[in-house]
Amino acid sequence: MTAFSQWMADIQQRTESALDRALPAADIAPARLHEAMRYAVLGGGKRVRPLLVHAGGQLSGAEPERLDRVSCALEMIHAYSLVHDDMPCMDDDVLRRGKPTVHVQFDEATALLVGDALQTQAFQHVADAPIADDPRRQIAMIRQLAQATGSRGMAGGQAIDLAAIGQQLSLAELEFMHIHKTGALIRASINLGVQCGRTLTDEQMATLDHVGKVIGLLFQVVDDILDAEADTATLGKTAGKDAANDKPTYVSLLGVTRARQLAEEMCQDALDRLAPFGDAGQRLAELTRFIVRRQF
Ligand code: GRG
Repeated sequence: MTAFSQWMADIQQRTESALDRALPAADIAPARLHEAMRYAVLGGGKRVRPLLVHAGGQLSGAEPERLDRVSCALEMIHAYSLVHDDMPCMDDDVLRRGKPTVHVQFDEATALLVGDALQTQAFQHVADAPIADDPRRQIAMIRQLAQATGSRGMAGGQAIDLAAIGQQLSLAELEFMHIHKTGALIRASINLGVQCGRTLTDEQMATLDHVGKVIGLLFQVVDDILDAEADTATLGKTAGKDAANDKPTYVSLLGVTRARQLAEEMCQDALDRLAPFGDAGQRLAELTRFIVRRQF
C-alpha cells in the first residue's frame, strides 16, 4: 500500500466512525427514521468529500477533529441529495452503492424525511462545536455550506439538470449546471477544510477556490466517461447519453477522447496552481490525480 492509499484508507475509516457517532442511534425514537438515515449514510461511498476536506485541512494545518466534523456535515448533505435524487419523482433508481435505494428499502415518505433530516442534522453538527478559531469565521463557514447546498448551489444545479432532460445544452450550459450540481459541494469541501485551520492570504484562498472549482468539474467529466464506458461495455448503448432519461453529458457533447483530454487538462491546471503550496498541497495534488485516474 502506498502512503497515499494508506492516507485515504485512514480518512475513510475515521469518517465512518465519526458518522456513526454523529447520527442518531437506530433504537432512538423515531426508530424507523433513524434506521433509514443510518442506512443512507453508513457503509458505502468513496468519501471523496471528506478526503477533500482533510486534504484542504493539510494546507492550513487544521485539527483532524474539526475536519471530521465538517466531513460528516458534507457526507450527510451528499447522502441526502442521493436519497432524493433516487426517488421516483427524480431519477427513479432502485440501487445505490450496491443496495436497494432508501425509498425501495423503506418507503417514499421515509426517503423524503431522511433527506430532510440529514440536511438539518448536517447544519446542527457544524454548529454544535468549534470548527474554526474564530466564531465569526465559523458562522461564515456555515453560511458557505448553506450556499453550496441550496438553490444557488447543489439544489439549483439539480433543478437545471431536471429542466435539461431531452434538451440540447451547449458546453457552457453543461458546465454551469455541473459547477452547481456536483461542483458546489466539492468546492465547499476544500474551502471549508482550509478554513478549519490557520488563516491563509486572500490570494491563496482564491487560488484554492479555483482549484476546488476545477476538481468539481473534473469529477463530473470523469463520472460521465465512466458511465459511458459502463453503458457501452454492458449494454452496447450509444456512449454518452444518460440512457435512462436522455440527459446531455460531457461525452455526448465532446466524445470520449476529447472528454478524457479535457479531464487531463483540468488536472494539470489544478496541479500547476497547487505547486506553489509545496508539501502542504501534496495530498490535494495526489487526490486530484486519483480522481482523474479512478475506475469507479
Ligand atoms: C436532490 C437536491 C438534490 C440534489 C441531487 C449530486 C446530486 C444532486 C445528484 C447525484 C446524481 C449523480 C449520480 C451525479 C453524478 C455525480 C455524482 C455526484 C455521483 C455520486 O457521488 P459519488 O461518486 O458517490 O461521490 P459515493 O457513493 O461514492 O458517495
